[in-house]
Amino acid sequence: MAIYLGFDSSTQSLSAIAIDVSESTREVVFAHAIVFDDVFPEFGTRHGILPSADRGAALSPPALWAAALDRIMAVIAAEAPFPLDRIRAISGSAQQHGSVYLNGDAAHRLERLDPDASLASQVPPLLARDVAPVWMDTSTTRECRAIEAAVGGPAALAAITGSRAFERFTGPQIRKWFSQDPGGYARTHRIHLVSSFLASLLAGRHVPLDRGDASGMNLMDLAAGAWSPAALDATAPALASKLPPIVPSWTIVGALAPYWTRRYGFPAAKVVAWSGDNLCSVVGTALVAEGRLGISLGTSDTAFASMPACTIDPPASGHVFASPHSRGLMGLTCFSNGSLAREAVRDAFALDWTAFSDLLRRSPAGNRGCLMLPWFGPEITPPVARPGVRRDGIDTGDAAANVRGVVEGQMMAMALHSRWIQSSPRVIHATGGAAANEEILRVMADVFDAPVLRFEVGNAACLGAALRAWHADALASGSPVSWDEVTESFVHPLGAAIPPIREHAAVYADLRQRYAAFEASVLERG
Ligand code: ADP
Ligand code: XUL
Repeated sequence: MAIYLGFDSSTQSLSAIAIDVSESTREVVFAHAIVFDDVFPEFGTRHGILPSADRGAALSPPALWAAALDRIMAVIAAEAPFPLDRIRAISGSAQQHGSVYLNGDAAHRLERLDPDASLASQVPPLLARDVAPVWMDTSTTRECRAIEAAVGGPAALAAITGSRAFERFTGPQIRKWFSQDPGGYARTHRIHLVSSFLASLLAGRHVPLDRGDASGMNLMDLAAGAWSPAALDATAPALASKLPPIVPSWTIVGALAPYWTRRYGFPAAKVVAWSGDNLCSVVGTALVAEGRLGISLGTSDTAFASMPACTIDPPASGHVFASPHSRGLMGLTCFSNGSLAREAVRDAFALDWTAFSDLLRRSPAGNRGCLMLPWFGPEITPPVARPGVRRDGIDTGDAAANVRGVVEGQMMAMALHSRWIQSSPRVIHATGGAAANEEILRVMADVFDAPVLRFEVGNAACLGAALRAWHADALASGSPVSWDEVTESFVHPLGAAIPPIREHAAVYADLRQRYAAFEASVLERG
């Protein structure tokens, strides 16, 4: 009966998914993805990022995202196996933290998008700044310290906004833009996140920002769900007038603009507020109930979950975001030594993943009491600026001990540093490329002493966006559906749960404490 579209604008690509929801069917009926570098080489990006002489800067062209949106809408119009007028609502997910700077003409121009011209050609005249800093930007350390100092320190900023200042967060990026180009900042009338910028292109007007993505800016008062005057003052002058209003994530922010109707024949479907990718992944991996911990084993590893109450991560290396599905919150902690650390061990012993898994299977749980701190590169959690792997009892030439050491070290670090989000998860939902590896998931189950369910890797955020569109439309239409029903209809684990083994869990109950002490002593010694 009803089709809902979900998009995911990530660093490197734009994906779309269409779900069909009726009494008898609940299925994904269409999916498509566009890789920016491949399809739009004329923008000159590499992995979605522009070359830049500014050290640590990571900038992308907003016109590229618009080009991809235009193209994917054309593909849906031409190839989707359903009549377009069945589309009821659209939502999206986007890389978090990135910001787009629009000028005073943008409001007027957004309302008059010309269906005979490409969307990308109509974006530059909207902008006060032709590039957008994105989450990979690490160039704002000075701004982070200045903002923290102005509000009374990192803990004070975390208590207000849910995170201490992070280089990639939007507030520090705005402060840098203001100090680098005050004229450009003065010409800026509206600062959007990637999510609200793309939703504005769909709706043909400046749309509000959802509360979830707004909490990745170091600017929102998390408890109030409104801009924090103290954080805004610490960031840049007259900022309140340049930011969109904040709304709950399930808000209908507009309807598809005439541009899309005239150009491709889309109906004036509801546009539901877009959100950040990690927030949409909470929905796309069914973390909508308490007791579930999500672990994504990707390039970096992340642990995230819905939280009943606001607990700020004590050393403040994690983030608290407003939840995308309720009036509650979610916590997220990122570990930079994820797949790259596992690959470093794999490659050091010339293994492939099969041989890596064999060594893991054949070696004893607890690694005979030996430990590894897996800091192959700089680490976010705990903060380690100068990397170096630390071993306790592991011979550097022993392949099995190192394979087990890196995986156990990562899992114990995750268990230790995700306790503030979820102290003893009842079940773990695992995703990400390395979740394909069952032996790694067995160690996860044993270390956390919780069963592990594996979910499909690639599309959690995109699917989450489509599910949010369905949920918001049902709510707005007066026949709400529960999040359990929404997720149970579409989010299915791959295979049976991997249970913890009781004897192994007992070994780790002890080893986890030794790991924490080892980590603390190494950090103390610097
Ligand atoms: P990204 O964070 O870039 O989206 P993915 O979630 O796609 O990353 O995960 C990619 C990673 O998955 C690769 O870097 C690789 O190390 C890891 N990976 C893929 N297959 C396996 C496997 N069988 N065992 C362990 N790791 C794997
Ligand atoms: C989260 C973060 C990334 C981006 C990119 O804080 O910076 O996960 O959302 O996907």
